[in-house]
Amino acid sequence: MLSKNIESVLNKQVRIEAESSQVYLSMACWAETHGLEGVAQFMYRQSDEERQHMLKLIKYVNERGGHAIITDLKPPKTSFGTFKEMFEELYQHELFVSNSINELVHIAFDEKDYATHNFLQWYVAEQIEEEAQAKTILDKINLIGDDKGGLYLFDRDIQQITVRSASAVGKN
Ligand code: OFO
Repeated sequence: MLSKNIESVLNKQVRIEAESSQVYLSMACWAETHGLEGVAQFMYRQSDEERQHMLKLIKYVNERGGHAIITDLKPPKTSFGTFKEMFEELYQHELFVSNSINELVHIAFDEKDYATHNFLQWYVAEQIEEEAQAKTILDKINLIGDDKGGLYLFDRDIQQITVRSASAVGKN
């Protein structure tokens, strides 16, 4: 049985994952309308993954005697100066989510809720992967600079990353 406090902080995370899904969906739309088909596919996939993260939390809360609460969400940004700026925001967003997960782990440990602590380890590992992926993408973007040919290749290559993360999701 979850304590009221753990239930409430897990519900906050449900909302963060839902908002993450919306953030990436909005990025997908921006990319798709700016001729970046590969980037758009990548963002659609990220958005789906975040929804899965949300659902996993919802099921856990409900199964452990709590009640997962679905709330309204903060509207995401709909336009970005450049695609580089967009990926910088993605990276910053992942850092924010990692902090939030770390905070949750800390609370679960403090309350001696080892079941929740154990459950959250999946999210800890996921955040390590997502941060590393966002960082790799940013490094590539910095290498490309303003080179249009480089951007074309980047848009094509990022689909490989999409395929890889799609198979990773299958392992949940
Ligand atoms: Fe939910 O994994 Fe990223 O944010």
